[in-house]
This record gives sequence, structure tokens and C-alpha cells, in this order.
Amino acid sequence: MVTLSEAKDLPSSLRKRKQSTVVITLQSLCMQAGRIPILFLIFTGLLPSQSAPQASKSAAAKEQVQAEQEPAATKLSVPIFRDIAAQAGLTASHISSADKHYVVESMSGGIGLFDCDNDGKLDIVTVNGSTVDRYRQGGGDPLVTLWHQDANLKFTDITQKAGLARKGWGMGVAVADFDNDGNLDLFVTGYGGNALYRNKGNCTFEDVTDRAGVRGGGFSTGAAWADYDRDGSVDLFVSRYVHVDMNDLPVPGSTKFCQFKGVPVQCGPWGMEGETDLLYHNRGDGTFEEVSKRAGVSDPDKYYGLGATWGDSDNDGWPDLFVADDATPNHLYRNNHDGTFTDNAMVGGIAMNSEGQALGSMGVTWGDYDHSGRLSMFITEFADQPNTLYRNEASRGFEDVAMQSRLGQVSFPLVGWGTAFFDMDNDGWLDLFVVNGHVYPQMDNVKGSAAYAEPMLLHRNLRNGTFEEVSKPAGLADMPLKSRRGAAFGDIANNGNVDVVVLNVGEPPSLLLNTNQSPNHRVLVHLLGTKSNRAAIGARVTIHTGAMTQFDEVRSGGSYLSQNDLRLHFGLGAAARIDLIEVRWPTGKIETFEDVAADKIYTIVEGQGIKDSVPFSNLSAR
Ligand SMILES: [Ca+2]
Ligand SMILES: [Ca+2]
Ligand SMILES: [Ca+2]
Ligand SMILES: [Ca+2]
Repeated sequence: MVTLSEAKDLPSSLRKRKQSTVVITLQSLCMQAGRIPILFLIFTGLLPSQSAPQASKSAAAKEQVQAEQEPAATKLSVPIFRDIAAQAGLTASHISSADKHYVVESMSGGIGLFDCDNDGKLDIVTVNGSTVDRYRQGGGDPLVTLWHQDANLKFTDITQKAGLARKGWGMGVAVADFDNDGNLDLFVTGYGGNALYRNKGNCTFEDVTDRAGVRGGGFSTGAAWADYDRDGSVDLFVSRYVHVDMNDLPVPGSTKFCQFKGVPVQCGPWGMEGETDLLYHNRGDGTFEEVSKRAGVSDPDKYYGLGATWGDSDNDGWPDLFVADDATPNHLYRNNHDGTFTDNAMVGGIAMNSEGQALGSMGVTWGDYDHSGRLSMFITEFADQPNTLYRNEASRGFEDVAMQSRLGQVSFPLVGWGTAFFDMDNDGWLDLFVVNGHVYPQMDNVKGSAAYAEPMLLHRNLRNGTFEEVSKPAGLADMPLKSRRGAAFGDIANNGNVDVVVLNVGEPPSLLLNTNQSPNHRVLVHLLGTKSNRAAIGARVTIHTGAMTQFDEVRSGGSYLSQNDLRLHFGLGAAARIDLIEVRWPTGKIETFEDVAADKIYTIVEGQGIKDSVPFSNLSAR
């Protein structure tokens, strides 16, 4: 009998077989009562690694039924997005070499939205990247660029003034108020070490990386804050990718692991040694203790970690941790409420897709897209793989509905990165955005392959478990193709429509302003903890209107190495009032607010009620 613990041997086997397909047949197909009687591991190195996924017969039949029941979706209007980055002043480029000879050159970077001076308007941080020469000669480049939003959607580069000077090779970003002083702090991951910048107020920062003890090392990628032990101080998870020695870089094309579609390319991650992950417990005095081993989230198998995000996946009030791993099985660590975690991904059916493949997972987003009252997980994946939607089936674990939902088909050729569930048209149903871009510039000369620069995808929620791809009517299909990485989501114009900022590799970012014209009502909820962590990370807000019940949680990190607006946005459809807002604070306390008017930005302080309400602006781009 093969036990679950033996399944942990998967990644080393994977490393030995370039992109080989691992088929795991779980006898009596596995999820009944959360138990797996027998697990057969069949390594099928002879199977074509690029074979197209095929929906099962039952899935195809289900799809046909759904198609017949579908509303005439194309008749609904789609919000138009306009890229206003240049006129907004977002002109500094992400730093990257064009050739991409090494894996470290392909993975940066993230982008973030947060209000660094508490003036009510979102500011923007982009992670910079570097090049091999610049890193070897001068220690890399400043990790981030910080833009302050002045007025009327104009931004000023304040990086120098803000004191964000540390150099390195930046990868990702996550925001929290780790010292509960009311100013949002900035954590940046990077190859060769991370940075923690304490916000002194007014968007000026102090580099406290070394004092806090969170520099880490290796090739850090994803980061996500949450108060996993509910002691009132946010803790920090950092995922790491592969071991790269800057003085001994593998030569592109040098081994079978450095070929793709018959073309010599960068080496990795296949064939490379992975790295463990890190969990920093916040002592509450400005310092942290690395506790990943004790907590059970250290990833001793060294899977290739990328996107990381916390979410209460089982509705028990404690944050669980999801880590997307590239070309290796994903982790879903369930919180044991005692400072430890149990990796439930394999048993829960979210480690690999429905075909038993460990996909090239990059970006992550939780969302209750089907109003089930549970968080489902969407993951962006590598080329020749469908993006995956894992529907949360409560005690039965997760079901891969990539094909049934129609999210998988259109994403198949593309390499997916930044993503989020968000309600683009305020109808109360979560839509989905995905940015793409290949890691190999060499693909531009390969027939039958997606090119290096790729389009974005926008999936409208059809309210029946399926989505329709609407990037064309949204104006996104007409934008230039680029190789994109991070994407962050938030209401930059404070008008109740969720906008998107996108990290374009080697170029300035995009600011995609959502010019939604629908009359649907909406609300933004800004939470401030008192006993809970100040930024209320991990808080859950449930919104009841006559027509529907929705919920979301305040999250640090997510997407691809990026940070979304910490304020929660809800579309309300025709409802001009909210019957009930329920706030479950990270410490577990529940507060409710009845009969609340829509179309405002509410600030709710733990234990003190609604402290502030601001009507939405009429601001839109001219
Ligand atoms: Ca601001
Ligand atoms: Ca702070
Ligand atoms: Ca804590
Ligand atoms: Ca929607």
C-alpha cells in the first residue's frame, strides 16, 4: 500500500523527467470522506508532455446543458478599460534584459496598490527586477518604484524621497501594518534577499529588514501576511522558487532541461534544485522568528514556490495558506489553530488538476464566484496547460472545473501570471482577469507556439458556473501584446469601479481604468482593527442584500507576487441599500451593521462602528 507520505517523493521524480506527466490514479477516485484508500503513482514519461487536456464525457455533456441554459451574455454591456498609465505619469520601466538567458531573468515582478499616506487615494508600487550584469557589478537595482497619487489620477515617482533605496533583484510585494501603528508597511521579495520597509507616515519608509530578521535569502518570490495565530500581529509567509548560483549560471540549451519545443532556452525550473519556504512569526516587538519547520509549512520537498495567498478555505475562522508551485504539486495548509498546519492539498484535490498533472502554477486568487458561501481557488498556469478553477465542495474537497467553467480552453496556449476575481460591472458576481506572457523570447520563432508577448483575458461571470471571455468588447484585445507578470486590483479613482495595474516585463506598467457605465450600486469597505491587526488582514465581510449574499476577505499578497487594494469592493446590482453587513474580525469577533446605504466608502473600526463614510467620486479619465 502506497501512503500519502510517499506522494511527497513526486518532485524529485519530476526533476528527473523533463515535464513528464505524472498520472496519479486514486482508487475509487479518491475524495470520498476525504480518505484515500490506495494511491498508485504511475510515471508516464512516454506520454506526450504537451498533450491537450480533454474534458471528460460527463463534463462535455454538462457543458452542453449549460450552453443551452446560458443567458444571451453578449447582449450585456461590458465595461471598457482604458490604459491611462502614460498620462497618469507611470513612465518608469521595469528592469529586465531582453534575452532571458536565465530563469532568474524571467520571473519578476509584482505590482501593488496601497495607500501609503492615508489620504484615501491608492498609491502604486512596482517591483523593479534587474539584470545579471547589474546584479554582479553593483548589487542590482533599487527593489521598487513608488508612485504617489496626487490628484485627478496623476502620479509622482517618490521612490527616493520615500527612502526605498535598498538594491537587489526584486520579485514580489505584499503590504500589511506589521507594527499596528496605522501606517501600511511594505515587504518586497527578491532573489538574494528580501526587504521590509516600515512606513513612518506620509509615504516615508525606514528599512528595518535586518532588525526585523526577515531578510531571508535564496530566490524568494511570493509573500503574504496573515495573523495565523490570531494574536493581533500579522505574520509573514514567503515562498521560494529554485536554487540559482549567480556565479555558476547554467548555460541555456546546455541540457535536455534547457530545451522547449526543440529550441535552446533558459534552464529551469525543471532539472534544478528547488528551495524551501519561510514563515516568520511576528513577536509583536518589531522582530520575527522563522518558524516554518515547527509550523509544518517549510516545504522540505523543495517544490518550486510562486504565488501565495491566505484564505479561510474551510470557514472555521482561521486563515489557511495556499501556495502555487510551478511544475510541482500545490500546497493547501489547513490551520490547526495551534500554530501548526496540515497540508491538505493532495487529499483535498487541489495539489494537481483532474488529470493528475502537477501544472506550472503561477498566480492565485480566492473567490466565492458561485455564491456557495465558500472560497474557490483560481490558478494561472504555464503554456499548453489550462488555467485551473478549483471549486470548493466543502468536506468533499476541491473539484477542478477548468473545462466546465470555460476558463481552461482559451487559456491553454498562454503562460498565465497575475489574476484576480473582481466584480468588473458591479452586478454582484465575480468576474476574472488574467495577464499573460511567455518566459521564452525564443518562442517568437517557433511555429505553433504562443509568442513571447501575449494578450490579456477577461472572463465575465455568467452566473451559472461558467464564464465568457470578453477582452474584445472590454477594449483589452486592442491593446499592445506584452509579456506581463504582476497584476493588482483596486478602486484607484474611488468611483466604485475596480481598476487594474499591470507589470509589463522591461516596460512601464499599465493602468487600466475601468470606465464601467452600468447603474449598478456598489460599496467599498475599509476595515481598521483595534484588537485585531490594524489593517484587518484576514477579516471577512459578508454582505446581504435582498437578492444575494456575498463575502470576501482582506488579503495581503496574492495574484502573481502582487498586492490588491485592502479595501473590499462589492457590486450590489439593483440594491441601493444593504440589509446587513457582517464583519468577522481576524480575532474572531463578529459585528453587524443593518440597513446601510450603497455607493459609499465606509471605514469601520473594530469595536467602534462605522467611523467614516465618503460618497464615490465622479472621477474618470478624460
Ligand atoms: Ca495615498
Ligand atoms: Ca506600520
Ligand atoms: Ca500572529
Ligand atoms: Ca460581475
